[in-house]
Amino acid sequence: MMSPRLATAPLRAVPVEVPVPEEGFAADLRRALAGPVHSISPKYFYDAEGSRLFDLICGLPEYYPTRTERGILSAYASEMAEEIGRGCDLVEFGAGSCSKVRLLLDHLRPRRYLPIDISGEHLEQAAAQLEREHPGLLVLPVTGDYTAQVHLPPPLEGAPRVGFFPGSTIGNFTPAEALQFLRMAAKMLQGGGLLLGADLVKDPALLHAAYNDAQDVTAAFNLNLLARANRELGCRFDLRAFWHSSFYNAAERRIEMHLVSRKRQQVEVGGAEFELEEGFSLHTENSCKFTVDSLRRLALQAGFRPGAVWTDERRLFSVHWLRAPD
Ligand code: AVJ
Repeated sequence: MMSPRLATAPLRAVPVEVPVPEEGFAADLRRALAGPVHSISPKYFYDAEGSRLFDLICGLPEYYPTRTERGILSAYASEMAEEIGRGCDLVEFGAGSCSKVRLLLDHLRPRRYLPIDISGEHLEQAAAQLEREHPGLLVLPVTGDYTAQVHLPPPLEGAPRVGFFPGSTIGNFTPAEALQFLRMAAKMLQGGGLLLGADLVKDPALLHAAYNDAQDVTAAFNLNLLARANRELGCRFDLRAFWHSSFYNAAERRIEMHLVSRKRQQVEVGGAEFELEEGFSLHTENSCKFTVDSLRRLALQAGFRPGAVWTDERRLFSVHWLRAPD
């Protein structure tokens, strides 16, 4: 009897069909509209117009985080520099207009500054301006999404890498994402550490006001997501057919922002149509609030050794020095 023929047929490469999820704003917006989870990443707020609106938010009387964090950074910059050490390779996650780092530069005296931001044009301008103001400081802007993989220039010999992540942007992550980000950061910042700004749990009335300002700038910022879809994706969202909803979810310790449909309506994103009910709610942002301890526990879990913490008198906001493993 003939032995069974093993592997004698010509070997053909069989393409393995692994569905690759579509990427980008259009795909994410379609997914969010289709559901079952009607939420989209807040990173899509930040086109040039969104970055401009965010800068306006930072100056609003109700929006205490920016002012408070700036106060903490200016009051304690020299103490922070003592903890961190001078001459580091400073990386900022989500640098935006590079305005907060200015409060540290004279004390921290980094050898190099690498601001990362998703809003490329905005960043390039801010970086160029900063370089003009600080001759001798090497500024290398990196356009990219720091929640994904960013490619940084190789580390500088003898300059520990220090991360700067102000503004409580960490609060945009879910707890699981925050942990994942901090684990990535702990690796990337080995031998250095992370200076992290975190907004604190407080009177919900103060929180509510900060995200529902009297001039409706926050509403415009939220609605800019749809305006951007109109500009970039050729959508035809009627901005008046949605309202800005923002509230404190006490159980989750976070502000939630949503865009809620005022009526039953049809919308279209890149050929796909969606029927939205009146009251349909697109979840556009979480802004988690922390206690000093909850933040330190999270950092510890991610592999950091929590160091000094600075806060303002009213304990509205906190800035943490987190040492990365050696
Ligand atoms: C930039 C994410 C820190 O959550 O307070 C401001 C964004 N959203 N007003 C925040 C924001 C509405 C901001 N972060």
